[in-house]
Amino acid sequence: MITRNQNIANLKAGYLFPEIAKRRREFAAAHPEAKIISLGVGNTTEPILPHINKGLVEGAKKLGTVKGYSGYQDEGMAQLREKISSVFYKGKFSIDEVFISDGAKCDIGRLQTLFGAGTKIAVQDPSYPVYVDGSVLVGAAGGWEGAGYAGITYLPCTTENNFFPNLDLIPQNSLIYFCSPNNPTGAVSTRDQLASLVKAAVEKGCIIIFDAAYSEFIRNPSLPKTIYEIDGAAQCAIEVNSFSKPAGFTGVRLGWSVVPKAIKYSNGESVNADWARIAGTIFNGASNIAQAGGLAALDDNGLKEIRKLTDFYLGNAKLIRAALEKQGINCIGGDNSPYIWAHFPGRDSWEVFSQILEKCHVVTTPGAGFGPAGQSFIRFSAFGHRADVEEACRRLGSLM
Ligand code: PL4
Repeated sequence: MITRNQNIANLKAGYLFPEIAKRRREFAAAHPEAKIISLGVGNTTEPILPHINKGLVEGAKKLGTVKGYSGYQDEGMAQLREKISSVFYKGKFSIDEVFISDGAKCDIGRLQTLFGAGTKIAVQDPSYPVYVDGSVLVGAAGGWEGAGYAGITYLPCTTENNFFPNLDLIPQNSLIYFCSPNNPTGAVSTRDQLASLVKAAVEKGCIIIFDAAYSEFIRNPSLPKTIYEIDGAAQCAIEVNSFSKPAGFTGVRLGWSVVPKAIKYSNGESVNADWARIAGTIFNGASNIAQAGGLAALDDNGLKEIRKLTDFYLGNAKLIRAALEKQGINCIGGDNSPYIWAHFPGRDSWEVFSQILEKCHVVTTPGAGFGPAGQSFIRFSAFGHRADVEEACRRLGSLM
């Protein structure tokens, strides 16, 4: 008989979001009359806007013509790679440093194969679960040790440090996962903070995987939208990003990673060359239809639609945060990100999750699901129809 992969056995529990879905199903079965509203998983709800949608439709039509047909394109359409470099990075990267993916999460999983078992990992705590669970899956982290996984350095982001971690905790020669605007806290790192992160990474021989999946929600012009706004980042940081939230592509599946050629392993070999190898070996590229939609999203009309859609969700976020603060609940986020991080001091976050579900029939995400420092916090997602968000806010008015 074949034995089970020990890395899978090392995972402490099921994946966070299916667990929440399970609890929602159980509550719904016990209370069939309840009209449950989800402010839990960060899943887009609004239709894809017309110009971007037309790009998708035209992309599909082209595939039905001799002239427009296209097949495999492992690393992505050159035109889209060029457009991403010019729209987001002022043309700083050549097309062979920009890799099109089927989403940021998928690339985060694949990127871990670059470094493999034995790599030291540092993550913001709390953080998007894929950084930690993916590290366990590739064997870069060991089993659960009561308060965290062996081999992972948790960098607490708390009210005390204004949700930016103590960089002295980062081990030498480690892989650092960093997300800004942050999921789940909604905090956005300032330019000075990111400069200190890059400095620490360079000094300690680390590589950063910078997750910028929510960058299009940043409205404060002084906040950096990409790690590459920081000098030196192209020597030490890989950036992953996505069309999921800004263009409503959660179900379409399209993202990208920037792997600059300047990033080297300790022996001087090229990380970019290995990433191209992985793209060609265990990935066969994103859908050509999705890429046509991505191209439409990045022209002038598409960018206006991205602004309109992200403005809509930020409008939801403002309503949710105001409703919580009216209850005397301290919150951060929601101004430059679609997540609100609400503090329930001294409480267990799964217990608060249950209270909100039972009292308000609103699904949220318990902070503890994102890491030990998420305990006693609840994440509210701003992805929802406006009428549902308004109704949820009305119900949250009787929470406390
Ligand atoms: C639920 C920081 C959501 N089933 O859509 P992608 O793959 O381009 O991007 C996923 C992603 C990447 N980086 C960050 C993210 O927050 C997300 C999406 N996170 C959430 O509620 O936290 C959706 C989660 C989905 C999942 O497991 O990813």
